Amino acid sequence: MEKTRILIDTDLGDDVDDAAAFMLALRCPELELVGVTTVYKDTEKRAEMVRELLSLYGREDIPVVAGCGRAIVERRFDEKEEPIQYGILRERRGPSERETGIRAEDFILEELKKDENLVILGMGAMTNLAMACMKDPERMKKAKVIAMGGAFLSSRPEWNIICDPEAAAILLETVDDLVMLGLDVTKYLKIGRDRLDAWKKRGDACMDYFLEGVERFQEATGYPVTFHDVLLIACLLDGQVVSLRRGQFAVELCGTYTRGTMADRSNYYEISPKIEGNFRFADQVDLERFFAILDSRF
Ligand SMILES: [Ca+2]
Repeated sequence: MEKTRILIDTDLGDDVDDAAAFMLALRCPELELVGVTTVYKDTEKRAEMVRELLSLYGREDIPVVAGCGRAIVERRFDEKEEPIQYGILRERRGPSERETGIRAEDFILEELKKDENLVILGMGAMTNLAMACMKDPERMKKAKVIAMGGAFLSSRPEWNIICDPEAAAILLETVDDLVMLGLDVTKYLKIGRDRLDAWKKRGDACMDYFLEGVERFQEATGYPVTFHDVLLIACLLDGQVVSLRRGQFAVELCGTYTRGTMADRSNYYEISPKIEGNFRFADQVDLERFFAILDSRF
């Protein structure tokens, strides 16, 4: 079987969807995870948490590189703030920070050099990916990148973009083969109590660890469980989970209320405007297909 090789850039440790995306990816023999980079705030602690999750699947062989914790321009958050779910790891085993001696953007570029067909999955702020774009724009121009981020059907800003709008702008300007799965579609991927209860009954150590994270996250935020990042994996498994549309967007970098929003740059006066560039975004998600994947493979 021809495997799709993937590299995941993640902010695992706060919301629970990143961990779910890893779990699904690790259970799919058609996907090969070649490496992981972490982004946003305390990336060393996020890297520790990724290693712990991988170790539950016996995959300590997958390299994990801590990347940029700080946005390219702004300094509006505490870069050393601990991820919401980090307490679980601290209780399981003390801190075990590990220097990999390589920068995340160099790791990404090295992996792309080895395999031009590598698919990069962006699951957090786009800082590491933008750093790779600035270091080697030619290589990143040709890379295949699928990222969760943005809102294209509404004028609201979305978290992964707000965390580093300049990084998202650089990614959009550099990468030709870029697909974005925005909040417009991922917000529908809510996980109800029935599924969480069924997962709890499985008696599976990996699932129990994940559900402990869900509890921590919900205690801390009160937010519903929404599988945003899992959609990146699902659409690799079944291309019909989302429908994609070509678009011409720029990231709004100014504006009191609009910083981080996606500005539609296509010709408003045309009924079917000519779209320049290859950028695509998801305009619909097939929930039946998504939950079929989840229920059979997660
Ligand atoms: Ca994420």
